[in-house]
Amino acid sequence: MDREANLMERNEEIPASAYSQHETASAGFAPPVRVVAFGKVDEDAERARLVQGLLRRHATIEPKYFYDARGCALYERICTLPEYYLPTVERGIFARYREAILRELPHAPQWIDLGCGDGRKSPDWVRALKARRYVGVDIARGALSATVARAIRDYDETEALGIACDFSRSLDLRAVIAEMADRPAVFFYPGSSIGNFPEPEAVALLRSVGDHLTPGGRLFLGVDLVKDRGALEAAYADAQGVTAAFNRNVLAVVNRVADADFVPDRWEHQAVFDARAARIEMRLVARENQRVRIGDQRRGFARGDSILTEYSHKYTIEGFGALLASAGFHRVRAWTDDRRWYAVFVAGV
Ligand code: AVI
Repeated sequence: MDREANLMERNEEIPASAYSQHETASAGFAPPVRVVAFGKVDEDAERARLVQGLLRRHATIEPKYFYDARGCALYERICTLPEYYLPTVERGIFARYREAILRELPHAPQWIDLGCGDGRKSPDWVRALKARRYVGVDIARGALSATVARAIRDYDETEALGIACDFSRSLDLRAVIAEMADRPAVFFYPGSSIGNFPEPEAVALLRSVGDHLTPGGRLFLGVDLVKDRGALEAAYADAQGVTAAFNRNVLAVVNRVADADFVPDRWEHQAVFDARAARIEMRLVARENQRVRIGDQRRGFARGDSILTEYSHKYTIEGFGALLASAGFHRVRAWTDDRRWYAVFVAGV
């Protein structure tokens, strides 16, 4: 999920019915790269929401602000760290159960790569299923163009396009999918990104994916599982300090978006597993007393005060199955690794 969130980029609203008219030609003789912005982002409202979170007694920053260009690069590095087992274990499950997973997915689908980033988890599946269409969906338009351009180059029989939208707020790709009404959609959401949503929002997102599925359509996603505290906390507080840099970088993003003057070095990275809530809670903890300007407002933080920056929920296979059921999914299959550290689900409605 290499999201280069151009959070300050201007978003234009393009009605779903008109999206196919919005194309940008790439250089040379390459076919046009279609990247379409869906859903108007109300930047003032988003900024107001961010400021409101920062001024709360228990300050919060939404995790989507992690992913500016530097945040994306740091996240890429996190995914290569020995402590951050999620990508390796997910890849292992994909490799081991590839054939069984493929049997659960429709032939020649529309492949919807949710939070696609650089799209690097898709090619094997897109080719094996002979997907008719690759649809990269991400908040970051810049990264999306490159991903779609690569998909056009790499997939011979597959049409490719990108949809730039903040699907953490709303997901409506019905008009896109209806263009190939005879081809069911597979929504691919790897990396356990669903864990970054509070449960009600996770259910809402799953439900909205389900609303897009026509007969044969599937949701195909990866979910990190509950395990011992040591392994979990190490994954979110690595020895090289990459996750700490990723966490602190959010303050640089906030400074730009909300015109604030946080000094990232005055904040300590913290990642704690709350076993009762079954989630890693990432915070930035003030190393010293300080006053921070946020736009035209000011607030003080005492040493030890914290800002909540991310929840990363961990599930049991049964628990996530129940969540899927509550979101309207009934045909559910799951695969896991020998240690039951991670699970891959394919679900239909
Ligand atoms: C993107 N998401 C699935 C990551 C996670 O594990 O929750 C984000 C992350 N935060 C710290 N390390 C990785």
